Amino acid sequence: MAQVQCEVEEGSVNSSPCEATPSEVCPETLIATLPTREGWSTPLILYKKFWFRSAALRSLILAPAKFVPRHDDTILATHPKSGTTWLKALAFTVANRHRYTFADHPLLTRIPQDVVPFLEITPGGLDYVEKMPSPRLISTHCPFSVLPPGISSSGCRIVYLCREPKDTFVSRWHFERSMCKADPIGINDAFNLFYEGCTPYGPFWNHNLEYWKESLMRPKEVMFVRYEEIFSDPLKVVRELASFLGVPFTEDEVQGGVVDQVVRFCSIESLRNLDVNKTGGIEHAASNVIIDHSSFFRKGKVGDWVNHMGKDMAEKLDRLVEDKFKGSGLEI
Ligand code: PAP
Repeated sequence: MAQVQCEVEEGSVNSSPCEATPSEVCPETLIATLPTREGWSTPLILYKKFWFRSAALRSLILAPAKFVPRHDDTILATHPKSGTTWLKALAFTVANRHRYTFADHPLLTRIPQDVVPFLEITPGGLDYVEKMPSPRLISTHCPFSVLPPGISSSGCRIVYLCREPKDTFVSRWHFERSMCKADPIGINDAFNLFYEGCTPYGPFWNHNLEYWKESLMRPKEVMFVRYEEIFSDPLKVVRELASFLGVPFTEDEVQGGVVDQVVRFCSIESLRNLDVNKTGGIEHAASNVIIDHSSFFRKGKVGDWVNHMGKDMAEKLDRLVEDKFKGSGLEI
């Protein structure tokens, strides 16, 4: 297919040639017209009322033409820092439990972020996702309203994991600091951006609400899970997850302790001690920064916000969340 070469002004968001075909929207042309905001380790760009880093946005603009949803796809959707790594490990292990033993498991040598590729920020791009054999497990941080059209009508499953916003914020702040060690963002500046909804794939409240509403309308296709629920009763959630994915645990498996094994295998204590997760890193899609694998396994606790946020800051965020979620039925 012929590639469209876009003229991009110096200083605009990106200067690489665009991958769009003549019938597609050229991301560079579009991105150059959109509002941007500095503050985090890379600038964010406002598109369809959500903020994105440039690399992810480029993929998402191309996705409607390049990504064809399949009815047997499962999409693991999260707002960043909500437990994506955990969900990927659990869903991959549950879905592939008849294929691998715990002794020859891909997660012993590959980071969970890698075994379930992101729709919008996978090194091989959308072409890689397109070539994956069915049934595919794909992840995304993309808000529901910005997902490629056709996902809803394809009948594919979506598992959405959300997390208490104060913990999500603290996790985001730590992650940004690990990405930008030379000039780490202070907690007050980070909080102001988070509070205003200006975070990668934010505002977090609209991200949560869009998937929440979808899960109410289509509960058989959209499963809504909370990080805190997995934390407090992992066996129950993992069994529900398996049923939702169409691979329920048999009574023999339950009695034989397979669910417990999955939970232990995917626990932060076990994953963070694997060499692959202790060493090495992945190149961040929107910058030249290498993100240490270990930064995806920080504390993995509920309520760690209390060690970093003052009372005023915490109450301010709680009030915002109460206001944004009012009337939706969503409680986190
Ligand atoms: P991403 O948005 O960059 O994909 P994501 O995995 O969503 O990252 O978030 C990382 C958080 O999940 C970290 O939380 P913390 O900063 O509060 O500690 C990380 O510790 C936590 N996490 C990763 N793996 C697990 C796991 N197996 N169990 C529980 N929490 C986990």
